[in-house]
Order: sequence, then C-alpha cells, then structure tokens
Amino acid sequence: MRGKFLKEFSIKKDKLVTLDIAAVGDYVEFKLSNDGTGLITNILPRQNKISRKAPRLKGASIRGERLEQIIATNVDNLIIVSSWLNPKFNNRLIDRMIVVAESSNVSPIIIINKIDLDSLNERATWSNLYKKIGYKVFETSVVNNHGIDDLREELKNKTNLFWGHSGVGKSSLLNLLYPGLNLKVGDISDYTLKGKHTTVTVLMKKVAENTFVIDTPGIREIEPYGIKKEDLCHYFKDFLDFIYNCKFNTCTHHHEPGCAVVEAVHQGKIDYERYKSYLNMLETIEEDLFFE
Ligand SMILES: Nc1nc2c(ncn2[C@@H]2O[C@H](COP(=O)(O)OP(=O)(O)OP(=O)(O)O)[C@@H](O)[C@H]2O)c(=O)[nH]1
Ligand SMILES: [Mg+2]
Ligand SMILES: [Zn+2]
Repeated sequence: MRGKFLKEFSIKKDKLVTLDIAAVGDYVEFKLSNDGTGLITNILPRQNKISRKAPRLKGASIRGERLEQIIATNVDNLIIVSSWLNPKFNNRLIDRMIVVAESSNVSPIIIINKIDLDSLNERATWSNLYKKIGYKVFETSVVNNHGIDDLREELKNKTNLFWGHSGVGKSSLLNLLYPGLNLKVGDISDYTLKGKHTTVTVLMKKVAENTFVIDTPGIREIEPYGIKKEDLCHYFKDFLDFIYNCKFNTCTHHHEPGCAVVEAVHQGKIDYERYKSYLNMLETIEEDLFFE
C-alpha cells in the first residue's frame, strides 16, 4: 500500500477526515513489480463493511479522534461469537454487534459457545429471546462438538466474519469447523485473564469453494461508527413494528410521552433486556464527533 492507502486520516480545514485504506475482504487493483512485490493502486467499491470506532488512544482528548476502524469488508454473515462462561455471557455486547451488522447490511448469526459449561441449560432463555426476534442462534461446544455440523452448513457459500470478546472461542471453533486451519488458540489457564488476546490480526481463509472465514482479534468494546441517535432504533429489528406509532416522529424512545416502544416494553412485546441495550447505546452515541 502506498500514498492515500497508507494514511489513515489527514486534517483538512481543521477537520479530521477518514480516508479509505485497504482492509481484509477488499478487492483491489495492483501493479506487480519486477522484484515480485506488488503495489495497491485502487480499492474497488465495497458491498459493505464491518467497522467500529477505533478504541480511544491513551491520554488523547481532542475532538474527532475516534477514527473508523474497519474490521473487514464484503462479508455476508457477521458471526457474533459469545461464550456461556469464561468469559461470562454478555448480551449487551451481542446487541451492539447486531446493531453493527444491521446497519451494514450484513446478516447477524449468534453463537453461544462453551455450552459444556452450562449444565443447567440456562442459556435457553437467551437463545429463545434472539430466535423470537428472528435471528439464527447456534449453541456450540468445542469440547463435545455440539452444534458444529449445523454451523458449518450455515457458513457454506458465504464470507463469514467471526467477531466477539477475547477468549470466547472464535479460533477454536474455526479450527474444529475446518481442520487444517491451525489457528493459534488461547491457553486454557489464560482465558479468564482480562486483556488476553491470542489472535492478533484479522485473517481471511478460503475453506471451500465460495466459502471464506475471517478470524479476528477479540474486542473489549464496540461503539458503532457513524450511527446517529435518531437512527439507532432502526437497527433493533424487534422495535420496528412500534417506532412509527409514537406520538412524536422525533421520538428517541427514551423519555418522550406517548412512546409506542416504551408501551411495547410494558406489554412484554419488546424484551426489557433489549430495551436496556438500546438505552445503553443511545447514551454512548457521541453525535458531535461525526462529520458529514
Ligand atoms: N470449555 C470450553 N472451552 C472452550 C470452548 N471453546 C474454546 N474453549 C477454550 O477457550 C479458550 C480461548 O479460545 P480461543 O479460541 O483462543 O478464543 P478466541 O475467541 O479466539 O480468543 P482471541 O483470539 O483472544 O480473541 C481456549 O483455552 C479454548 O480451549 C468450549 O466450547 N468449551
Ligand atoms: Mg482467536
Ligand atoms: Zn418512541
């Protein structure tokens, strides 16, 4: 990569702007040199991209410093990987990843891994919650192969991006799904330690004709990039039947009177946990950081 593809941002008229840089999944034009190396000259238009706000830089506080971090482009499925335990199941993070998928035109598929650590089948409540909304949920275990064949079938003929907390088992699942990948997997004694990141780069692999998988480093948090407060509710599929019935068409479904979303929560038509995720995200959207 050279020139504009190397620079992540530049300052123009006091504004910080992001420039396109090549990401995993991109189709590019390139020139081959005599010495066998190549140079990317153009990034072709993307069908979609999965991104988030880049994590805050330590000590940084200036306006606009939260750049877009593109994880990968041109994907079909966002495989949202969670684990029942170690690390503990976290529905807030799942809901954030769903918002990223929905706003990027990518299909979210939810995995609850490590179900060997859920002997009482407590995860069923969560599986059912997401299935009721209309999402596909796979309960898996790398220890006893539970759910692996069904999942492999689902990934066929698609480009699948695996995303989730560090230690949930993304690389372990991929190794089991496609023997021969030999991805590095975290030490059993380490995975409860905070900040342990075994996978360190985004890696795409072709695992069958027309089937691709992308392994990614674990993330600690997700703040979706470029989502405005008034648009957030559109990415909560279970809210869509209600958002047009609010008294005010500018309703943020937070405090406004006559809110049909709040009413639906009271009536049990929208799960309270999903509504809490919505409020949690609404609060953390910093709209003024975006430039049109
Ligand atoms: N009990 C149990 N342990 C699992 C399961 N899947 C993975 N593990 C363990 O969880 C730990 C972390 O697995 P990884 O595959 O490295 O997790 P990862 O999501 O790729 O982590 P990062 O690369 O850091 O993002 C390893 O010690 C695995 O052996 C499972 O289904 N059950
Ligand atoms: Mg990994
Ligand atoms: Zn409302």
